[in-house]
Amino acid sequence: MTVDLTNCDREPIHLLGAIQPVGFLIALSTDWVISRVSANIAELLGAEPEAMVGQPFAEFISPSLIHDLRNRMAYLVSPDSVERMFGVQLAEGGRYYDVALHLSEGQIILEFEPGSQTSGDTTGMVRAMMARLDTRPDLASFYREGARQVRALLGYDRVMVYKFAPDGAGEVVAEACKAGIGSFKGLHYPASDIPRQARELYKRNLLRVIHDVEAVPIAIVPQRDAMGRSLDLSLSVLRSVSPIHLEYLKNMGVRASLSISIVVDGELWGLFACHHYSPISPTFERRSVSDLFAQMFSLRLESRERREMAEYERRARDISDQLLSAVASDETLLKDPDWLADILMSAIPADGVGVWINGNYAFSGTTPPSEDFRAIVRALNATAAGKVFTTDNIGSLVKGAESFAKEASGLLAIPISRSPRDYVVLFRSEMRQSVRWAGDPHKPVEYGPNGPRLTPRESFAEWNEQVEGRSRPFLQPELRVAETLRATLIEVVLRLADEAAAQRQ
Ligand code: BLA
Repeated sequence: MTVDLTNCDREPIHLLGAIQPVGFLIALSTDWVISRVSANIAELLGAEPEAMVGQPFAEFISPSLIHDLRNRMAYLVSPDSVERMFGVQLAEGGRYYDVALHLSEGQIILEFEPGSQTSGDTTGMVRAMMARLDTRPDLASFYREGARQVRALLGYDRVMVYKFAPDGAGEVVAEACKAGIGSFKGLHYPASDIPRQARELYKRNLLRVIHDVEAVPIAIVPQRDAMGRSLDLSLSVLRSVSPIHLEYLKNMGVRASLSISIVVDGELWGLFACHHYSPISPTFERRSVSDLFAQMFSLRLESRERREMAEYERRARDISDQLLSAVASDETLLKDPDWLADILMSAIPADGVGVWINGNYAFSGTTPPSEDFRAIVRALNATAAGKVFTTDNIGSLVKGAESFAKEASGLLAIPISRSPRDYVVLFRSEMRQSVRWAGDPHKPVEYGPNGPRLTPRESFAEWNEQVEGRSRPFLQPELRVAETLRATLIEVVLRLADEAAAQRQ
């Protein structure tokens, strides 16, 4: 299949049949007979691929190493387990290698990379990194500290925390980088920059490293087995990389990259994404430390997010109580849109509020023009009544929304009377951003075959186009808070109506 910009998410990135030239791969059948090797295997074992395939592995390697590897097999407890051995010698007095061992479709896959004997105090390292993280008071500085720690550990020029939105688009929410290389912080990218199959793969294999985008991949021999299948490299640590992604990195002037998955609640929350402007090969052991750190980071993130959510909902309940008691002592407040907007927007972030009561309307902040507000209210009356309604794309609700999209692209409507007639509506402005790109010192003279699309600028432009007419979505906890506020507002409105009726008698 020829891969281009239109079919990226069907590229079989786990079946490219090659590894990066920093290491060696050997695939064994369950009886330890060699079924495939990487074409460079002679550098490791002195024998050519043709002389090895079909032979028992024991003919090429010491009995003690076979013994150690067999023991390690016992640790492969889940289908996605990868065992690691550091500082292994193939022969006494020989070089040290780090070894990854896993199963792929019933075959045993061994990968060797140059390593060293010295192993640092890795648990101490992770413990110190975690202690630093735990001192950070809020999520933003927690992300930033995570980026800093990964950079300190691996030494890449740039380390970003890249967070996925529900639709797969992403945002750089934190960054640590060397001076003078510009910043990507705050920028957004469309889902297609990390296609679906790559995101799926990154949930299983948590770390991938691209040592050098210019390196020529080493083929696996034979490419296809008797059934015509390529070796499934999903869990490989040396897997060669999609040419489309290499083109992207080259266009950016990036020479090497590494990313580590951040998995929260079983979903790919984001990545630590690292760039380096020259080739770089952190050892397997270092990578393992960073991978462990990322897993601890993810757990901490999960509990912080949960705490932050609980705190948010508690604060919102307080606001709801304040609203109730304020109106109880001064009912005219309800007719004051600025007061109402202030209090509502402190519970649910928004850019403006429109109030519609008995056919009268009032506004505060950034909102659509009044005639469009009327149309919106009519459309709301036609939606499921009696519930909070939300959209991040008002254009899907009423005609002509483009004309005010900049001010209001999303809304959250709280019906405040029994019949669907009166509403308080919170508006959010369009999410599109204008960015002033700094001069790009790494801009290449020539782009790859797919042209400039595979660059952060074009990619950002693509994202901007995709979010035309859309706001940041209202999220589930905000909807829950809106339901609480709705109950309070209805209580107030009914009480006022009762009082008015009593006065008339
Ligand atoms: C993979 N794309 C990736 C990865 C990242 C990005 C972080 C993980 C691999 C790695 O660590 O290098 C994207 N990198 C970014 C973004 C920034 C960044 C957004 O630094 C922003 C600052 N890529 C495209 C397009 C396609 C594409 C348009 O931009 C396809 C049409 C494909 N990206 C693509 C593929 C992979 C990938 C196929 C998987 C690479 C692999 O693991 O083999």
